[in-house]
Amino acid sequence: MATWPMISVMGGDTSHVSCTDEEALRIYQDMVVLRAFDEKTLTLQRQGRVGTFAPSLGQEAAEIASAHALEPMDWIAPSYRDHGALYVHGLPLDQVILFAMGRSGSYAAGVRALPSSIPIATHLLHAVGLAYALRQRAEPQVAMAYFGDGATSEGDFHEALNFAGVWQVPVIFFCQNNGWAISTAVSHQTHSETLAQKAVAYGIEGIRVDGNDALAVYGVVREARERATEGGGPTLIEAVTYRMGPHTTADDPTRYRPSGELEGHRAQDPLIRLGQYLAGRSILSAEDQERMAADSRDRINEAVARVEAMDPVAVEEMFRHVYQVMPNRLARELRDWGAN
Ligand SMILES: Cc1ncc(C[n+]2csc(CCOP(=O)(O)OP(=O)(O)O)c2C)c(N)n1
Ligand SMILES: [Mg+2]
Repeated sequence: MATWPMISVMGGDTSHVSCTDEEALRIYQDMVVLRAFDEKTLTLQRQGRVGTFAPSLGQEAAEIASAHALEPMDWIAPSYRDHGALYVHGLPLDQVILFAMGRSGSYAAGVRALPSSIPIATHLLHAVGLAYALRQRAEPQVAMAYFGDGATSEGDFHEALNFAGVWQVPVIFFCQNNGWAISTAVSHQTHSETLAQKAVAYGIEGIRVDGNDALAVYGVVREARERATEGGGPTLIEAVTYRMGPHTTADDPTRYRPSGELEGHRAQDPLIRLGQYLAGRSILSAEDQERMAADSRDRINEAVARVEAMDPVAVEEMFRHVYQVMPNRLARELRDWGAN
């Protein structure tokens, strides 16, 4: 069986769309923000100030560099872990934090992002629909769905790839293969050697990239975007990364992760790798790194303080944005809450 190549740019492959030093620095900066956001949110969750939360530790390159490769008028369909992609795509930090706190007001008008999908893989179909609409309207943009390795076992994944292929719409399926779907390892998820090769069955491009190599991720998403906007159809990208933290704050990975596995992945920490790469090009010093980390922590602390100073959420907020016209049973429930 042919092995599927894994694209890596930091190792010296120059055949892909390259990222300027300025863009690479912006990606690094946003990866630092995401790591600081994760750390703060985990602390807040332990204090009962944030609900269940899915951290991105270890996946920052995949999440941030992919979003940097898009244009503001592209659509994204994120999953519950993709706070960083939402932030890069224009959702203000305060609103990202509101979402983590399970509060209303976590959307910004004009930001082309769907609400984060908690159901696995349902939003891939929505992304295909968005891409179909973009083409109908002759808008030269793409839609990109973010999802995990576990999502590739859902029927929705296969339906989405099938119709994307049939219709040749400008959609990118960005799969972060982080090794695990909660406690299910990828090897128990599929007998395919790679996830990228699943594209072949649907007649679309399949790309496998080192998801901890921010420059490679940026390059392949940029290329997929160009292909899609030029009428070349959809792409499935498998970004091979590793979830260094728990699935969510409700999970304890020590119960299923083989001992030593996490340690083996530490050397691939995407933030350290990009930091070293930029330092090697003399555009990022140790002081810059410390200053960025401190600035990010300050910005997040300030955003949390602003959000926590907001008025408590009104009960009726729970009922809004669900139906255009509220069904009677919900109206009754709302009355029973004494909110009306
Ligand atoms: C349709 C559906 N089935 C089951 C679940 C429960 N569930 C939540 S996360 C998850 C694992 C998803 O793993 P993966 O797609 O690899 O994404 P990751 O969390 O690793 O980013 C499951 C099964 C769900 N949210 N939706
Ligand atoms: Mg996963």
